[in-house]
Amino acid sequence: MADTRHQVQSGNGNGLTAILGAGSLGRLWAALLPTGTTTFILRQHAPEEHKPDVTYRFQGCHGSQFPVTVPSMDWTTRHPDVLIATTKAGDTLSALEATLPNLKPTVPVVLFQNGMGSQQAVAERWPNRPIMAASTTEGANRPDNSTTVHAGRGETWIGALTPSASPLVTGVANQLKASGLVIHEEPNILRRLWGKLIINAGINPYTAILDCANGDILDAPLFRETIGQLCLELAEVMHLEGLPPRSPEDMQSQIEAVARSTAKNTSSMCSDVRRGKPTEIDYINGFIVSRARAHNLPAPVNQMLTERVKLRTTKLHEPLS
Ligand code: KPL
Repeated sequence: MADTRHQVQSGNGNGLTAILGAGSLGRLWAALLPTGTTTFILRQHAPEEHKPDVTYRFQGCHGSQFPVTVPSMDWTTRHPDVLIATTKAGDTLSALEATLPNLKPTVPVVLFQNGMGSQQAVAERWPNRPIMAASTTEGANRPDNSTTVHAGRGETWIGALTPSASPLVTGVANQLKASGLVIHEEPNILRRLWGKLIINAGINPYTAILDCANGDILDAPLFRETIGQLCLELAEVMHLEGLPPRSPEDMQSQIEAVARSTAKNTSSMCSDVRRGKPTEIDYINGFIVSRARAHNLPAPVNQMLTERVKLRTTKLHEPLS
């Protein structure tokens, strides 16, 4: 595919999407949005003219491959219409602190973080900005630094977190639909994020502790002995948070179904642990523990999983159980 990404025109209304976070998900969007309409916001402290382009090979779901070159943001000449933040949950607030002073206050920001807690922190920090959250089931990974793979087609839901974002959701969804990915507008994005949180809370920590693919947790004693109680804790916290009732049994079957349908996947948390990177445990099971605490409720299984994942990130070579 010819690479014409250097021909980005500046100015408003050009459909320019700025991407904060050049990980797998950010690279997926950059590869699939029309050539010339994306730019990466790079965080290293270099003068604008020294910031490099981001280049990689992109492999689509059906094996098609093409090279991608995305220019880094030059705030002096370009004015994005949308900013999508695909940073890790734990990095998002500080990345936005560094970025938002450059961005017009009316430009919508879409948060693509896993788990919960970072989205609320951003919406509370900038209540007057149009802030949205997205929940996606698109699968992307980077087998090496120069390759991004679209590992599985999914869907993406986008919804408003702050009042000024509500009228802008349709425009943002349309801009992102140019990628060819399936995008839905979601009037209740928090509910949707909770839905994903249940799955991540019931799969990710087990894979990280046991150092295994998603499907392998299903027969592991650690999973079998604690998943029922984990789902009870989730149901209680969700009830106290005012979410529609979900039975623990229903949550457990859903978790097990996703573990089976993604049996060969390495979860994002397992992959973080393997690469010695910080995990998103504080925004998944750690978030459940903190919401339980806010309601004076114990959440011992979520607590235990949070602690054991943290132990794995500091003691990578401890014996597994
Ligand atoms: O979202 C995921 C993740 O890895 O973070 C699951 C659903 C567990 C798929 O791997």
